[in-house]
Amino acid sequence: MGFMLNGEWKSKDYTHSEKGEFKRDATTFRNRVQNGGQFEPESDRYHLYISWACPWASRAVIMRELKGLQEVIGLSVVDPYMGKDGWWFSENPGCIPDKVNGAQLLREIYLLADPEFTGRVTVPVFWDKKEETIVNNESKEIMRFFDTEFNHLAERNITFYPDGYRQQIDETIEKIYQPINNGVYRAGFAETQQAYDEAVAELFEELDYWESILADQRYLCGPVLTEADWCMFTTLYRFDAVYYLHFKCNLRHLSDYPNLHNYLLELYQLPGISSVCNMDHVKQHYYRSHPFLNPKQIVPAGPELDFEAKHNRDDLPGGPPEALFE
Ligand SMILES: N[C@@H](CCC(=O)N[C@@H](CS)C(=O)NCC(=O)O)C(=O)O
Repeated sequence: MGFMLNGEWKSKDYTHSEKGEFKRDATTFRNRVQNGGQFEPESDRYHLYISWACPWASRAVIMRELKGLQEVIGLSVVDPYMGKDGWWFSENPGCIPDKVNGAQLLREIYLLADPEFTGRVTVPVFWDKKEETIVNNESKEIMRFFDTEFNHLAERNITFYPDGYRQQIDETIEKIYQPINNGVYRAGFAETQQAYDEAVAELFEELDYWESILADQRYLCGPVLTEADWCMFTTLYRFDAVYYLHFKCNLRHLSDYPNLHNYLLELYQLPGISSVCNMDHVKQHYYRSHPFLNPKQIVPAGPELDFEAKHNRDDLPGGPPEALFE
């Protein structure tokens, strides 16, 4: 693992507090896409760099798929194995090399944007071909741009940030971030027993909470499918295959939660979603890229998961927007 210091690649572990708690570094590029701004929503102007393995990057590529922006925004996919040079491009199955900048390593993209860049080299990256720079590398903001700023270019007339729900969506994304989305990492990358114990307790407390909410509510914010659900989805999808074992989030399997599990199946089975989920990349990445957790880098064979199994969520009021099926 490494990071850039004034444009130089240095080997560096993740950041931890004195108590051994994992601390995620702040995101570095935070420009906005907006009409009338420096970064106007335009066709064939932007490119998205992702990893199929990464739950954050998956938020962005899911929204690109749901909105029907595949012809408008290009895509590159890094190799699932993140070694000492960080993310890199390959011709391995499921990967899409960088045809825009011809980079071999993702960090080259960061250096093109800022030759003196200091920070972690993370996915997703939203690249502007016109200004030749990184617009933004914060997943929830990229997801929001795709959802709200590209409507005139999107194939589907659909939104996951509807009026009347916006405050609740923002609050829910915030509410699940520390205990769940980042919580699995806080458990997995904890450097002390206490830091791990606290992260795991918070994680399962929050999962228990949503399990009870989803008993009679179809989605996190009510009967309407929103961005908050997609933020939840990318963590739940990886839970039993990776977080349960590799990150020791093993009080319960996700599949032990009937409501969360059925909710996960429903979201996975919506049009286009399985095409942007790649469990092989997920497992290859996590089990091979953290030798401090899994020194022999052996990728476990299981668990056997059936994301196509029938779900029971149609019993509840609400449902996905009809435009999704057109
Ligand atoms: N704040 C970022 C976090 C992205 C992130 O941490 N991505 C991970 C992959 S799951 C990464 O690229 N890590 C590489 C590193 O930290 O060196 C977001 O939500 O977009």
